[in-house]
Amino acid sequence: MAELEGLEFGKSDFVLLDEVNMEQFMENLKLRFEKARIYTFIGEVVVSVNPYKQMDIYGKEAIDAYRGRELYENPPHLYAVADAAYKAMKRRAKDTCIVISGESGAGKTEASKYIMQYIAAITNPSQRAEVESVKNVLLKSNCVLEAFGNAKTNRNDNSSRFGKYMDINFNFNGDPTGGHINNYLLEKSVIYLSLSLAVLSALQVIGFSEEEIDSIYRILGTILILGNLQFETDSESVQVVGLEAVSHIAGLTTTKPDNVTKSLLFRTVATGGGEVIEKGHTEKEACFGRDAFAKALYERLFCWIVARINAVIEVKDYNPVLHGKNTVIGVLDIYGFEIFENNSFEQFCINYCNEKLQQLFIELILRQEQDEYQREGITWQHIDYFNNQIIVDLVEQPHKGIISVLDEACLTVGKVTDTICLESMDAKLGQHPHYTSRKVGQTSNAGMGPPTWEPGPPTGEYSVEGFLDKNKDPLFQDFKRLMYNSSNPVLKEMWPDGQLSITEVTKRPLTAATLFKNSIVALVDKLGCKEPYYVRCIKPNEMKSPVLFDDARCQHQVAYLGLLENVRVRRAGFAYRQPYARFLQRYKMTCEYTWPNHLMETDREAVEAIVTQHGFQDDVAYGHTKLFVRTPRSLFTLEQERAALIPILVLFLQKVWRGAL
Ligand code: AD9
Ligand code: MG
Repeated sequence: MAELEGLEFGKSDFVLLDEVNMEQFMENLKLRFEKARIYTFIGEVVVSVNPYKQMDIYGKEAIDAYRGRELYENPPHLYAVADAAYKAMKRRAKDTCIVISGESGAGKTEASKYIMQYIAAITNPSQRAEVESVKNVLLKSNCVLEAFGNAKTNRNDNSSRFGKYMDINFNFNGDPTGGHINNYLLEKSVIYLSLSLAVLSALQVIGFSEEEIDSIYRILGTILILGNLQFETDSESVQVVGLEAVSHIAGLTTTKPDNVTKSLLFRTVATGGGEVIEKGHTEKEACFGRDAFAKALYERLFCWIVARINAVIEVKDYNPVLHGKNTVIGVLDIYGFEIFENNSFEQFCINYCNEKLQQLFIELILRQEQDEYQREGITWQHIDYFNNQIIVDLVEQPHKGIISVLDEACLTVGKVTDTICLESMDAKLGQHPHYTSRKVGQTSNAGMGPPTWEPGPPTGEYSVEGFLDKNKDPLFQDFKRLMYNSSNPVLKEMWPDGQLSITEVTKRPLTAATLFKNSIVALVDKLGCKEPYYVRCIKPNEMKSPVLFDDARCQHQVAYLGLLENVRVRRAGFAYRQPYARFLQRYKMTCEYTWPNHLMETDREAVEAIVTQHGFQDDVAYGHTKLFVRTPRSLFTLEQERAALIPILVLFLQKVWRGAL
């Protein structure tokens, strides 16, 4: 328990609060932020507040202080969690994962980088060349993904426009052998970007060929030109303004200018009678097609880069007999809950993703607790918590969940508007306790949700305007075919679906929401079989200020991250547990029967002596190998006593050394 900082910095673990309520929680959070203590534990969870200034807490000294130590031996830090995950992986051959969540600008990506750097720093002490090269590629891949996937937004100057889950594989030595990245691209906004030299060199280190790097430049160039390309309508038809743009695109993508023009101005459609015809765009449709094309180019480029990196970092030639068990630490840097004034499809997906992760959080934390109590032969006291499965079902249930209704509307032939879609949601979900909808002026809103956690985060309210369009694949097949027919093999590789003719294009393509749902379900399955560690990031203010603590904004985040609930769950069971030997080693000086050594048969008896002498026998339970302490206060008392004794002990020892005693 990290009470090593002194109480003027507040409680370093929220479970130490006198009472668990929002007021005390916020008071502690604020005090610590003001004292530049940006990390606070809730048991093994780290709550982090973005300091918006460089902190001198990540250097080599800090790494050495946390390496191989127990959580409570040092002040709260990302390194403590990273080390706990690493230790569990190495000592117990457990797959672990570190889930970092929080809203835009809360510090998730920075946290994930510090965690990666920590893991890189503590592994491969013998500096073996092949391990160093794996580490190098893992770290460099971050730089490339950031260059391609981050953008300046009004909420964050370096905002990730994608969620990222990275598995790092380790051999039995605990050294990295490879990894795998999954990306969760959401907002297909195009980032106009110029590749810096650092990114170029990172691409080369990772192993991108000259041809591949050249293709990346060509695609980025195409996206730029599309951004400036205009249409005009003359007497009969729609035209591209300025033909040099077209030939430029054809040159960059190694396609024929005529085909480029055709894809920009026409679409191929299959009629009901099976006939294939070409239909000219209106100017509006042409603009829509152009934008969808630019976005798709960017999206496919991004996914292709991730796939290329994965091919390089994939663990090769792994022989379990020779190399021992292959274990994994996963690091998830994903968008947290987003509730704005006006919420759309993207927020709906993000918040659904967070409901899934929150479910996993509750399930895993409780399951782990139960497993441990059972293993140690301790009776478990069940505590009630809100099971948000009902919210998850509301979104993803087959046939009647929101996604299903949305998909049905998207795939219905004929004119289905957002409002009609909302009406069919009302019909199917109107009775659901967590669903409401209402008409606001011209637009309609659906409210989904969560009184998920006490005292309850705000309900998410979404405007259905644009839901249908965003859920459909907006890209005309003609663009896919154009790219597939490029003589550039890299480009062709990115568009395998371009070989389908319009009649072959599947009648029920997977929608954006379904694809997203499938990827999140797969993610949750992946996380579910690992031992989880959590970093909960909080954004202190909207001004990127290192001194401002916006109470209302912070409280809002504490509420929807379910942090109070987290403290309660932690306190309802046994907040702390330690193996007998370790407990004894730390606290034996506080009891006359155990200092300097005990004469009892077992460590457990010696621990009982300490507990009884301090009078907190009602606050503990004895497991087979560990002591369980219900309230942190007991341990806190011991810690304080120990801290008070240490100077006396030091004096005593100095005297012994000097021969004074
Ligand atoms: V988004 O959902 O990708 O838009 P993140 O990833 O949560 O967001 P990010 O890690 O990018 O936020 O942090 C935003 C900015 O806060 C960084 O660019 C830093 O300037 C600042 N920051 C965050 N964490 C730290 C830190 N530990 N020390 C110093 C920090 N600055
Ligand atoms: Mg980020």
